Amino acid sequence: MATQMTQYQNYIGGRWVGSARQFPDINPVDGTTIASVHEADAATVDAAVKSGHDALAGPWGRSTVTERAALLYRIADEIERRSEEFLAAEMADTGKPHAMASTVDIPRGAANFRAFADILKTAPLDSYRTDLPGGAHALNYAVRKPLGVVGIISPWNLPLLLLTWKVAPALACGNAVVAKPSEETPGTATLLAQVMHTVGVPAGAFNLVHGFGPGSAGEFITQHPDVNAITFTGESSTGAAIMRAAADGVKPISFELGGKNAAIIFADCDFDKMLDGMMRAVFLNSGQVCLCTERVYVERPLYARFCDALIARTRKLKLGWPKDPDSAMGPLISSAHRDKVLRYFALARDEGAQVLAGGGVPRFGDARDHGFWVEPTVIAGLPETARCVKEEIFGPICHVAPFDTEREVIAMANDTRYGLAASVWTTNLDRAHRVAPAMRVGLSWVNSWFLRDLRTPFGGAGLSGIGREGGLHSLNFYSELTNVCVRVEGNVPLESES
Ligand code: NAD
Ligand code: 6OD
Repeated sequence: MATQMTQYQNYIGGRWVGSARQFPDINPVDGTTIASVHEADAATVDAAVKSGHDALAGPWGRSTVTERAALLYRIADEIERRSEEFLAAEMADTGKPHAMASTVDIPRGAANFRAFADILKTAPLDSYRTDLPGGAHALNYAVRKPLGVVGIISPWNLPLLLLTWKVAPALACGNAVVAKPSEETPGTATLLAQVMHTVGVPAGAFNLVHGFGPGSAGEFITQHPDVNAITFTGESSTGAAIMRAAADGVKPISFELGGKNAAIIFADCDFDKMLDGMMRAVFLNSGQVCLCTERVYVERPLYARFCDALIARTRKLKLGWPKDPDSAMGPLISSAHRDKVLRYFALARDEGAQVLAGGGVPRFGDARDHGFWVEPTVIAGLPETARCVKEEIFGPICHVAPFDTEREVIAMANDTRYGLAASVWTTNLDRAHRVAPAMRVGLSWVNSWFLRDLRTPFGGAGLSGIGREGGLHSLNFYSELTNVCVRVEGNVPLESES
């Protein structure tokens, strides 16, 4: 008996909307097809934008902070109630290990909604008393209003985490949303739409459209005249294309883009903690986290010991099926992305790198040989000008290089057009506080990596992005702040003065 293929449809104005045009959702572990995804055409995106505006004109547009915070808590609770389904969908779409999806991706999906509900309830607003000549004064206070319909375009590497990171504050601020997940990872976004429906998010406040970028749903959102703001996470080159599309309408944009992140390891670091941290920073999610370290600088006295230890640990990483509790690394997201990463492996050799570990495609002797795997890889010996040291690869690979002085390593780490994240490993407090802020990045960690507090500013410098999200920064991006200035005549003496 033929089994029915799972269908992922668009969610518009509180209803599921199919499409005659569908594309396959592929499991990167073994190349099998998981689902058929309904691609939104221009008319479907238009309907999503219209339903967003309709929602804003109705009760959603008049909703209070208390009501919206309560709704966000309900969304978080429902994600948690259905966490096994979210886990299964995320693992199927990405092949990431259960150990990661169950501790990072899915918990953060719920945490993003709770955090922004909390932040919304306690968010301060500017208020100033302005003394005027002659005894009058003005009272200034800011009012937070939604921007309107916000287009949210997200990538495939942390699908639920990165989508909800933007949906949660956008809804918190009372906007309507048209969200497009990556074409590679439509699963958890579709579940999220089901959650929105179940908990009673008003029709049209959250809309989901599936599809690709150019000539498809992504571009239909960014070029739509009635989309009031665009928030995007993805490649820097895609950010540039979206910026051009947003220019005509002078729309607010927030971009979280690529990185070529450095780690600086001083000889006085706590070696074991640093090594654990580096294994995570280089190989988490097969190196497909924008914050992952692709450049490792090690103080020369520690260089040989570090390389030996990193190579030994890298060779032991288990490339397993997602449900295997010992799996430490999954495949890359797609055949096309694996081709890109393998081209960099070849380029590294052409540029003269020593390949210290990995550098190829693993052979399993089972169905995984039809998936999109590469070996975790460590290279060394390249000049700082090499393309493999300059360009984001977005795979499980790092280049290791020695350094001699603090000044030299700061210059090397900062010699990049990107500027997302850095980590500094040292037990010397003075050095930590000198070097970490000297990194030209949005996020600088000391003796840690990807350690998050959702209230803190998150974003990048240079090619790594525009703007900051997180905490109040998100609320400020997703709000139109109106300053109300009231002139108050006369002066009533305060009680203590009378
Ligand atoms: P991508 O730019 O290829 O795609 C991201 C999203 O944009 C997808 O939904 C895609 O369909 C859409 N898109 C593509 N072209 C478009 C266009 N012209 N108009 C509108 N939409 C378009 O990125 P990716 O390959 O999915 O993700 C990997 C990249 O994302 C890496 O460069 C990584 O560093 C970056 N990233 C950055 C952060 C961050 O917070 N800074 C987080 C995660 C990923
Ligand atoms: O932790 C976050 O909030 C965040 N935006 C992480 C981004 C990771 C990039 O791949």
